[in-house]
Amino acid sequence: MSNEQKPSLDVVVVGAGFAGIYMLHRMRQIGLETRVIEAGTGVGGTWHWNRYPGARCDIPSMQYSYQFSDELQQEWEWTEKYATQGEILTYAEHVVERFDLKDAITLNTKVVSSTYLEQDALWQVQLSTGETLTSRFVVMATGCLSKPNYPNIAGLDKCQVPVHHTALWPHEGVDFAGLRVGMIGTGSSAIQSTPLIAAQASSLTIFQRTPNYSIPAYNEPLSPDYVADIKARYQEYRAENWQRGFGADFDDNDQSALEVSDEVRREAYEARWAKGGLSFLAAYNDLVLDMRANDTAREFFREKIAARVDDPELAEKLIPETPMGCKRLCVDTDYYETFNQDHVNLVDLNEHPIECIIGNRVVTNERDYEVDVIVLATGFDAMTGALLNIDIKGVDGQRLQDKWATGPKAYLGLATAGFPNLFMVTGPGSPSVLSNMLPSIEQHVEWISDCIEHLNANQLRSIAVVPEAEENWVGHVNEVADVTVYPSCNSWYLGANVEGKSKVFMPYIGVPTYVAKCEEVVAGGYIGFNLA
Ligand code: N01
Repeated sequence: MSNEQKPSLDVVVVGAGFAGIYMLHRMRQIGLETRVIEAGTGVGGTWHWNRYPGARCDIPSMQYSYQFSDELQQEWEWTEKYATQGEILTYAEHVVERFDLKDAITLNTKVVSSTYLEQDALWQVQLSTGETLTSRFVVMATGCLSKPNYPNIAGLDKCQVPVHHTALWPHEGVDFAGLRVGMIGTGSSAIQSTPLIAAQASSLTIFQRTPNYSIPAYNEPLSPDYVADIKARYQEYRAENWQRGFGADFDDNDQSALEVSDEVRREAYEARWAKGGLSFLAAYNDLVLDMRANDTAREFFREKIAARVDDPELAEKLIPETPMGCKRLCVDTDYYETFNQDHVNLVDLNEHPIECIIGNRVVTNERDYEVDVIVLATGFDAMTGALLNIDIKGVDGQRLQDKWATGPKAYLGLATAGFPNLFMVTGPGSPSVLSNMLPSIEQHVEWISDCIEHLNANQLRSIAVVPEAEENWVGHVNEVADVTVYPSCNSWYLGANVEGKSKVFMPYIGVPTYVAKCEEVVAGGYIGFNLA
C-alpha cells in the first residue's frame, strides 16, 4: 500500500465479547469507522462459548456488568446473586441491540493474520473469509480465557466416544441421561458442572491432577429491595467495587491473620464461609502474602472440605496441598457433596496417571474406565493463547509469537513494543483476571479510546511502546508477584497448565496502583510511549 491510499477502516477490533462490544461503542461515539471481527456465531465471548451445565459467573451480577451507561444499569434486571451463562449472554446481546452495534460486527470469521505496514502506519488484517482489511488501529479484544487447552493424551484424538471441552460446549446441550461420563480436570468449570452432570449420568468418573479450593456460592434470587438499594447508589457502589478490584462486597480487613487469636480468626473465617464466594480471600490482609497466614486459611478449608465428604480417604484426595488462592479460588454449589453419591468416583492422577485412551476406555496405570462420553474441563491457554493464535507481524516483520516465545512482554498490558497502533484489552501485565473483568475492560477501553482521540486531535499517526518502559513494567509485574503466594503453584496465571508454555506470571496484582499508573502515563504526555 502506498502513502496516497487510505485505509478502509479506522479501527479493527478482534473479538465481540464484553471488551469488543464496548470498544465498538466508544469508537462509534467518536465517529471512527470500526469493524469487529468475531469467530463465534454470536456475540458474548466467553459467555458465548462456555455453555457447560452450571456455568455461572463467580462475581456478583450487580457488579459483573457495564457501568458506562446509567440508563443501561438502571434498566437491566439481574435475577440471581451469581448470573447464569445464559443470562449474561442475553445481557451482552441486549447491549449490542440497545446501542445499535450489530451492523459493525462480522460473525463466523477469524482474523488469520495482522501485519503492520510501517511506511503507511497501517495494519493489514487478513480474515478467514479471504477478505483483507486495512486500518489505522487494531484492538485485540480476544479475552484472557478463550483458547481451550487440550490435554496431550495418547489416543484422545481417535477415541470412539464424543468428547466435549467445557469451553466449546455444543449449543444444543449434551444429554448425559444414563451415560457413563469421564471428566478430566477439577478447576472452576469442572467444579460447577460436576453436580449437574452427576444428576443425569449413570456414572461420573472424575480424573483429578490437582485438587482445588472451593467455597460455597450460596447463590439465591436477588430480592427487589437489595436491587433497589444498589440501584439507588449504583455509582457509589461501583466506585467501592473498583477500589477493591474484585468487588464492593469484598469487605477487606486490614489486619494480619497472624495478629489475632485462634478464636478470633476462626470466627472471621466462619463468617466469610457463611457468606460464601471469593471474598474469603480478603478475610485478612496477608492471606496471599505470607505463607504462615495462608496456612491458617488452608487448615480451615481442610476441615470444611473434610466435613462435606463422607469418606475420609476420599476427602484427603480432594484437599489441596497448594497454598490457598495461588490458583483462582472456586465457588461451588454442592461440589464436594456430589462425591458422596455412589455413582461418582474420583481418580487421583498422581497415583494412577492416564496412559492412553483406547476406543471407549480411559486407561490408567491401574485399570481401564469404560465411558460413553468424555468431558474435558482442562481450562485455557490463558492470557496469551488467543493473541498468539493470530499471526501478528510488527515493525521489521517481527512476529509476536517470536517476541513472546519466552513469555509475554507488554507495557501495562495495553500494548507491546515493536507493534505500533496495536492495543490489547486486559493483556498480560494488567490486573485483568485478578480483578472484576468488567470494570477492568471498561478502564482499558476508555484508556485506548482516549488515546486514539488524543492522536487524532494532534494529527499524530502512531503510538509505539518504548522498549525500556516495557522491560521496567514487566520487571515490576514480576516483583509484585514474587512477594505473594501466587507464583508458588502450577497455575494458568503462570502458564504452567500448558505443556511447553514459558512460565511467567502474567496478571498484575493491584488495581488501584495500576489505575494510578495508567493515569500518570497519560498526564505525563504518554510516558513510555513514542508518539509520532
Ligand atoms: O480451567 P482450570 P477452568 N491431565 O485451568 C486439569 C474462569 N472460570 O476452565 O491444576 C489432567 O482452572 C487441571 O489440572 P492442574 C476462572 O478464572 C470462571 O476450570 O493443571 N488434568 C485443572 O484441574 C478459572 O480459574 C468460572 O494440575 C489436566 C483443570 O484441568 C478459569 O476460568 C467458571 C490436564 C483445568 O482447570 C479456568 O477454569 C469457569 C491434563 N493434561 C471458569 N490439563 C466462574 O466464573 C489440565 N488439567 C465461576
